[in-house]
Parts: sequence; structure tokens; C-alpha cells
Amino acid sequence: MTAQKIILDCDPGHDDAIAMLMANASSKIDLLGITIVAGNQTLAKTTHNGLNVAQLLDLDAKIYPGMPQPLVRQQVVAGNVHGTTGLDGPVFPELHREAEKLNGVQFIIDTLMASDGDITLVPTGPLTNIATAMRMEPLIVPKIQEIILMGGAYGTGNFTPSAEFNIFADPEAARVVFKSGVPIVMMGLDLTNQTVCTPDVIDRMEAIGNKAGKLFGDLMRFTLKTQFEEFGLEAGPIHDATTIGYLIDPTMFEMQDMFVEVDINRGPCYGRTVCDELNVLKQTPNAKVGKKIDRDKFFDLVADCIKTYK
Ligand SMILES: [Ca+2]
Repeated sequence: MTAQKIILDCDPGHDDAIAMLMANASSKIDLLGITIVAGNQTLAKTTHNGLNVAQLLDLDAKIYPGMPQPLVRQQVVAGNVHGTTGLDGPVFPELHREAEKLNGVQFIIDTLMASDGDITLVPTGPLTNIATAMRMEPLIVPKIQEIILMGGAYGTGNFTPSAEFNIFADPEAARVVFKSGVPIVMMGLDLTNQTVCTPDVIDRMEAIGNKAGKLFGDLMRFTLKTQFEEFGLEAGPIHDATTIGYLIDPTMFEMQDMFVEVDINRGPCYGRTVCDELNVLKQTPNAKVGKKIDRDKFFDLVADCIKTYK
């Protein structure tokens, strides 16, 4: 089996870091590059965090910073969950690794245009880079095999009662992506909240005894604290890593085809992914939406990925 070529588009971010760890580890994935977007924190911070994770885990994939601001709305960040650096918790060694000069949006365009239509995009932050790439070069749209994204919810949000953070941080970009016609797999909060990383999971990953296990522990112990303080949750979900889990083993997931639209009205539902779960509109579905994940299998997979590191 040939490995699935992907571009990971992220805003590291604790759960983004674990998505990076897993994407690099799996023999089923060919990680062509990592593009960075502003989201959990400013672009300067998310890029710095991406480089730190890439250096620590010795990733081959290069880091391409993309868009520093959302398309239309005023910037929001998630310092409440990810801290002032965007990746509070781990202490990284001095950073020597540098970001590429080529803008992440241009990297996405160039890579897709040179491809045979066999590349999947995996966005785990706001969709600004992807939407900008689609607007700059519409010829990439039919070249995208699939978009497997973390974002949205058909139930309630986590940044407003209606909206999940990645979509709320750039609703207009999300609207462009959901209307593009590219097949979409949407891992929303309804599914990702099932990946709660309880202290026993953290102990298990740390006990693997390598740098990846330690990174996992340092990240998720911080998340444990903020999820309790912010949401009263007993532990933090690893939202973004579900996208990589789906690429490696889609049989762990229960999905449903739905028609999904993003609300860009500036009311209380701004940034909501309106998902037609009951198919009342009789529209052609544009997304496979995650409903259930086998949590035990998922954490077995995370452990397998961690074990590939020295
Ligand atoms: Ca993220």
C-alpha cells in the first residue's frame, strides 16, 4: 500500500502537536509539508511552536508559515486553552530550526498543482490558508483529493454556545471551504470530545519512556488543567489528532453524510457549522461528519505512534 500524501495545516496548539507527532510516525502517511496558520495564537507564536515540535521530534517535513490574520473578522486567539505561548507546558531546548521562506499558501498551491490529484489536506486550525489558496488559484480545487478537518459541531460549540473555535476564528474562510465542492471529512466537537485524555492515558504514554511520550505528557498535563478551569471537564480531548486517526484507521469511526453550511451572519450563531443531521433540506451532502470514535482503539493508535520514536 502506498502512503497517503497529506499537507498538515495547523495552528500549534497542544492537540496540533499530537497530530504532528502521529502524522510523522505513521507509515500510512506521507507528510509532504506542514503549513501554519494563526489561530490558537498569533502566527509568530504558532510558527515558533510548530518549529519547536518539529525540532524535538526530528521531523523531516518542513514548516511553511501562512496567513497571519483571518480573511474578514477581527482576530481571536485561544489563550484560555493553550496559554500565552499557544503551547504552554513543555519546556523546549533552544530553537535552531527555521521556517521556510515560501508562504504556506503558496506551498499548498504549488504542491497541489504539481500533483496528480492524490493529496489530502488536513486542516486542524482556522481555514484561512486553505480558503486563501482556493481563491488565489481556483485550479487547485479539483486537485484536492479530500479535506479532513477538525472543526465545527452539530451540537453545541466551545468558543460560543454555537461555534467551535477553529470555525469561529475564521467563519468566512470556513464558508469558502465548505462550499468548494471538495469532499470533506469533518471531525467536530461531537466526536472529538470523546477523546478525553484522562490521567491514566497520560501515565500510559509517558511510561513508553521516550521523547515523544514525554512531550505527550507535558502537553496533556497542561491541557488537563485548562480544560478543568475553563469547562469543568475532568480531562482534555485531543481534538486535532482525530484527523490523523481517521487517515490511519477509518474503521474506528462512525460517520454520517450531511449537508453542512457555515453561518457568517454576525449574530449569536456566527461561525456555527449548521449540519443537516436529519436531512430536512434534502440537499446533496458535502461532508462526512464524525459521530463516534472507538476511544480505546484511538489511544492504542496514539501509543503505537509514540512507540515509533527513539
Ligand atoms: Ca488546532
